[in-house]
Amino acid sequence: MLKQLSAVCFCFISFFSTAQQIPAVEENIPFLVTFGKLGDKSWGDDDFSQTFFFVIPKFQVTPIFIRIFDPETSGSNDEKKAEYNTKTKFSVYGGKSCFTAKDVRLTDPGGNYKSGNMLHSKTFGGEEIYDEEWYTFGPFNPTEGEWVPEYNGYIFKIIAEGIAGDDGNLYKYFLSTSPIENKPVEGGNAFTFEYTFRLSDNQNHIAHLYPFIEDNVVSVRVSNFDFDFDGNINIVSMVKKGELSKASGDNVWATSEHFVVEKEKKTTLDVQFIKNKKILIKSNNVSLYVLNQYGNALPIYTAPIGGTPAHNYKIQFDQKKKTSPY
Ligand SMILES: [Ca+2]
Ligand SMILES: [Ca+2]
Ligand SMILES: [Ca+2]
Repeated sequence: MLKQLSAVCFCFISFFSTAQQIPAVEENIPFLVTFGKLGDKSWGDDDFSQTFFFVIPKFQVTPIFIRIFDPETSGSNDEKKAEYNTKTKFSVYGGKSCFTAKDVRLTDPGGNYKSGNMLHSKTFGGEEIYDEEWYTFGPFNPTEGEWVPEYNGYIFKIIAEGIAGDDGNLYKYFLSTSPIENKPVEGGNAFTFEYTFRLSDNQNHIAHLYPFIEDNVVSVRVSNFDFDFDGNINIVSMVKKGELSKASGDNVWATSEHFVVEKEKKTTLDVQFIKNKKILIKSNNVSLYVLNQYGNALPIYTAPIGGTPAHNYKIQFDQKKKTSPY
């Protein structure tokens, strides 16, 4: 019994640990992508800007660090168009309104989306020293973030802006308690309102994105950009084993509406990008956002709130099995 229990705990901890790499290991997404502002949208980035939020639970009292893997655009990982000329500016924000300003939920950068206090900013071009290396922002005292009671914690924001050039910068983040290695913040999480990322070239890999269905949601509009008809986009929930969302072609958005039932409220959707098994579409970058019936974007978490639908479905099923008299 004890052995079983410790196995369960270990799964839980290891899940949240690996979820602090952004994208999380479980998402099966190799990189985030932001192009320089002169980029060709048909290469998969609709707005040359990407915002992420980090949640630091209130019991975290020692400083935190936001680390970026491969912040430059050159050498390995990145997507070249003619010569590399891209510059990406990464800026970390904290303080009042860094998360609660309403413009941060816009799916296109605009208005006061850079709200809060800028705590640190650095622009990367093609510097070789950062190729395949980690660059560390911080230390930040957790209280330098914005206190948000609903999260029982502090929130920081990072904005990646493609301020020059036309190449694609591929990169990852890690929310860490150490400046020199990746040590997860216990109970930490990360989310965005629009996710722009690279799909794996492995056709057997399914990418998973986890939007959270808040209590007031009765329907969602799922929008994706530049999927190049690379297979199916499938939505799995606590009650849906699969419902296809409209998939986009080259350089266009596709949107479909999906109704939310009572049991799906306050749970996570699993939006799966299932690649075409016949034709390999390489280096495919895509964007995704999900709006509720009021047109407000839902947060997409790297560590799914309440676990994945597949996991919960199994628990539900097991419980039913146990309690059913038949
Ligand atoms: Ca690189
Ligand atoms: Ca890069
Ligand atoms: Ca694409």
